[in-house]
Amino acid sequence: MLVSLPSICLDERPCFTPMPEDFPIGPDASRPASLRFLILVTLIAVVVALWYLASHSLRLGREVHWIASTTPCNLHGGACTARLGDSVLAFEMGGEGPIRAQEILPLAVSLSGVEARSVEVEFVGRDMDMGFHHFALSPGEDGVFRGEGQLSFCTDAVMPWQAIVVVETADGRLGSRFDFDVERPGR
Ligand SMILES: [Cu+2]
Repeated sequence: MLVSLPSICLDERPCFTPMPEDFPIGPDASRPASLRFLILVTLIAVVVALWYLASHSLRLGREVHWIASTTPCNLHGGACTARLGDSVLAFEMGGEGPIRAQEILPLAVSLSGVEARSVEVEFVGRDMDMGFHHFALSPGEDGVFRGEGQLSFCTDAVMPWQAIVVVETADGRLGSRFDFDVERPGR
């Protein structure tokens, strides 16, 4: 892109450029198009930077006490659990069959030995940024937190994902991470 800067006269002698008939007069006259373009670019950069900051500070993972998941675990086949003392967190996603991208996935988190105020699930790509996939679950009458989630489509044949489950309790936040891979449909 070519940006032309206004020519500046540095000569001591009075320099005079004949003013064209259509020379803009008014506030815009002191702001050449290139300056307005630079202001616009700066504003866009500031907005993008703020959006990036906001989306990252919203992500789960701040001040969370992480519990290791119990291995081996296959989320395609059923619930995965994480244990902390007498407390157990069980996470289940998807219905029958393998977990697929772009399908509505039922999510369920059941807890024992922990009183949860809220439960949230986030999906992140393990080896690539796949965007923001954050879902809040609601408590059911049976004490199980449920919701729906969705994974974005990936052009890779196998996409390595991680489900991050964070539970808000009166004593702070507890969390666990569960790895799973999603195969591209038609494979
Ligand atoms: Cu991907």
